[in-house]
Amino acid sequence: MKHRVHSSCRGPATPEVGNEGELSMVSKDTPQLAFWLETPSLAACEIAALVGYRIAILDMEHGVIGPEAADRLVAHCRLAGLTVYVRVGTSERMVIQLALDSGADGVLLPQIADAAHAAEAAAYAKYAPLGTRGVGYSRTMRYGAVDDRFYADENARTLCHPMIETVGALKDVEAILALDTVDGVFIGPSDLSMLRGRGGFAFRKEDKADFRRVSAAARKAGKAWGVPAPSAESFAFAREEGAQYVTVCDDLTALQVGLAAGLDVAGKKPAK
Ligand code: 3PY
Ligand code: MG
Repeated sequence: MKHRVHSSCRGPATPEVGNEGELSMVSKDTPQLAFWLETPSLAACEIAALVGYRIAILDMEHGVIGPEAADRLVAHCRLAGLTVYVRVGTSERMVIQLALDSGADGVLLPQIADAAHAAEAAAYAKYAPLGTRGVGYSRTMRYGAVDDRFYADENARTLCHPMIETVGALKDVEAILALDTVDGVFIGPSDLSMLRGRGGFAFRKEDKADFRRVSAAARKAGKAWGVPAPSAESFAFAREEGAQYVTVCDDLTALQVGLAAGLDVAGKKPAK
């Protein structure tokens, strides 16, 4: 069986009316539900917010979202009531700062090699004295000067989650979670499976053991963790292990599922 990491979006789902009467396809319980945004689609963000997702994760590592689009999307998502994280394209100073300057609520740092790499990259996400984030006078500073309280407040508001998706990062997960600049971690199951020599991710018992190692470390550190959980089985596992947020879909799979549902109306099967 093929396991897609970003999404399974096995639709069409049946919308339910939530507590406040809004249309909601998702539960309000933890883990909070996130979707990946792979293309610069404002409509995808609006629809996700309308149906009940809480968190948008702009994927600048594998998606096709440039910096100017990301700047607009961050503002738009926040206006739509979404929490917005950016998975930066690379765990480097400039892109981490740009994402946070745009007003993102947090950054996911991909391809972290080990604790030393996490310490270097996570420092870019926090202002001194915690880290070394540069001061940008951008949206998050309301385009002007701020008083000193801003820096501590911004450090607390914005999350920095290094990804655990390499052999070294998994080995150092406790040390990574111990960093003051790190608020939590996010697992990259596909890369972790590949780099641990298991081939493509298939939610094997060894994958679950790796996830448990991360969840135990996060619990011990009192910090958050997240993971893609696009199937009922992986979602139940993530909930059981106490994940704070999970990704369950992405804009491209949602399109694929929706378009295939259109064919179904005409009694046609999607082309392979
Ligand atoms: C991975 O599975 O490697 C990821 O980065 C998830 O997006
Ligand atoms: Mg990855």
